[in-house]
Amino acid sequence: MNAKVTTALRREDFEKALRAKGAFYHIHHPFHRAMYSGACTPEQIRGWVANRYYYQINIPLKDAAILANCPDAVVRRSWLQRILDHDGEEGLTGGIEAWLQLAEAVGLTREEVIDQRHVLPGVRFAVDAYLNFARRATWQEAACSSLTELFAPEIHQSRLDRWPAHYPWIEESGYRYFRKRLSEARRDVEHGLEITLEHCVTVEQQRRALEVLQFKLDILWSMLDAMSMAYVHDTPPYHTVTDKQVWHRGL
Ligand code: AHQ
Repeated sequence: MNAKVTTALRREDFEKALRAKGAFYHIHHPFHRAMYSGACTPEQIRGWVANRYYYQINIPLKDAAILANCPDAVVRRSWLQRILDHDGEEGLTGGIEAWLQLAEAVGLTREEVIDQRHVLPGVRFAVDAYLNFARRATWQEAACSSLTELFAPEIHQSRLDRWPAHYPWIEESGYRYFRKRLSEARRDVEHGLEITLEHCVTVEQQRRALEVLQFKLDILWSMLDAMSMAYVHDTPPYHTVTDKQVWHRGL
């Protein structure tokens, strides 16, 4: 939405503008295209799973930050489900545990994923930027930043469709996470979209919402850039001075 626009978009046109951001979704990143086409090595898949663990464990913290900033009990009651989806409930395994099952299914140990030894600085900075944004933004803008999930069902489905044939060495138990997100992402996005369409009624609010969504798209894209440097181009941080993983593990 460029600066010279002077009147707010109608609701359906603003929704179209949000959905058009799908053109920049990380499904189009070379790393994802390689995973989808079967071109990834086991090490690249394992690197992706170990790094994305850091994103997954920060989602509940991000959602708790939104709850903390939201004065509306009706919104909080609904948003709370996102935390339960990841952390689990009595008798219900959550997404983080399902992600650890994915980690074991691709040949990682729980320990090496949980201790974050493989989390690259670029991934950590991108994820921390997301959490810190959610802590300081208005709850409506933070809700808007989750709208990358408008495009998530397609990416989860693409893994379920293609990985078993491309990567037969991955145990079937690993696919639970993607199946779980198919329905959860659709439900999440309905609520997040409603909040955003309701809240963003002025030109400035709509422009800002599109910028917030682009910020989150940049986070997802930058995570894969860091992984590509390390696992595709074999140029992890400090590779010119050491082959050791010397980067920090979170302060
Ligand atoms: O597994 C993902 C997940 O739990 C979430 C929560 C949501 C948010 O609140 O920002 N976004 C998100 C995403 C997940 N998986 C990503 C993927 O490619 O597997 C997609 C990502 C998103 O689209 O934001």
